[in-house]
Amino acid sequence: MPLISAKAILDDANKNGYAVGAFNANNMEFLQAIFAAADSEKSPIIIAASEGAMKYAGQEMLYSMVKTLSDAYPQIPAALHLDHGSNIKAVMTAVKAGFTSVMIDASHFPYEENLKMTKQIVGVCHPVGISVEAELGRLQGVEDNVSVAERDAVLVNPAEAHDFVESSGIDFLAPAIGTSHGAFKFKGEAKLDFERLKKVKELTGIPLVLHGASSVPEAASKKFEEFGGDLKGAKGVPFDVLKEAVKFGINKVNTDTDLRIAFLAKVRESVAGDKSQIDPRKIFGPARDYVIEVIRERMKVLGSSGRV
Ligand code: TD3
Ligand code: ZN
Repeated sequence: MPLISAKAILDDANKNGYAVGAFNANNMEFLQAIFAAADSEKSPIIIAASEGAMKYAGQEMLYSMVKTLSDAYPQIPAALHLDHGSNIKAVMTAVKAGFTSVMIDASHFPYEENLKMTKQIVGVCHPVGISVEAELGRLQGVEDNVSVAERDAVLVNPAEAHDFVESSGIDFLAPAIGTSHGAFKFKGEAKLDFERLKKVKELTGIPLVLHGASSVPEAASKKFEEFGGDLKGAKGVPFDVLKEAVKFGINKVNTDTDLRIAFLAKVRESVAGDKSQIDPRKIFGPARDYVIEVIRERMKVLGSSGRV
């Protein structure tokens, strides 16, 4: 299937109450794993590539690999999405390379500045069928005991979200509700602000995105540590919390950390188990297979399995 915009994928998810994984990749093995998992699960997919990924692999290389894979799996709806684009230049680089969806992340700027930049990106992308995601609030955890004012300063403001969506014309929104990027999301219990999420959904009605959604799954994390790694008490968003988030309106679930942990857990195991191995394929092949397992498990949790 030709690559499609993420809007096409997420509108169906929004209508039918499930979420689609946006899986980050910057090399061949991860991309192959994402498509293979989608094929086994009969799930749509969003491939997320950051500016860092474009720099590491080259945006043309990334596009070519994704295009080759989407041609090889014609039945799988797939979008290639720029993750956390920081400015118009990064967005244009992705658009020129063939990406079908972009995120403009100007959430660290004041509201008006965020809106202005986002409108500009919508103006460039919509005429050529490219979907646009923006973010409101800050991606950081908030402890249970902080004041209301502190929570409000960090997390999305639902009334603002309504105004932002109306004025910008974006296709989907990432509202900060208490997650953060990486392997260390929560010190104690994983708590997200679902009241806020519900309000944002009620007021906007568009597909919503959960960033920093990795779960730090137990089996992969255990393997990582069993073979010499140290995750230092990392903690992600548990599956049951993810399911609740989907129930309350999340339709795109960004996942990077879990794939990294899975891949490197298996690399560690393989390297430790065969000290004279000099063929990288014998190390990366099993690691790729393990990433497929982790993605499939996630597709089941999100409810995107069996939608194709
Ligand atoms: O946008 N991303 C991916 C890039 C974050 C770097 O890890 C996410 O929201 C996924 O977050 P994570 O770390 O939970 O997988
Ligand atoms: Zn993110």
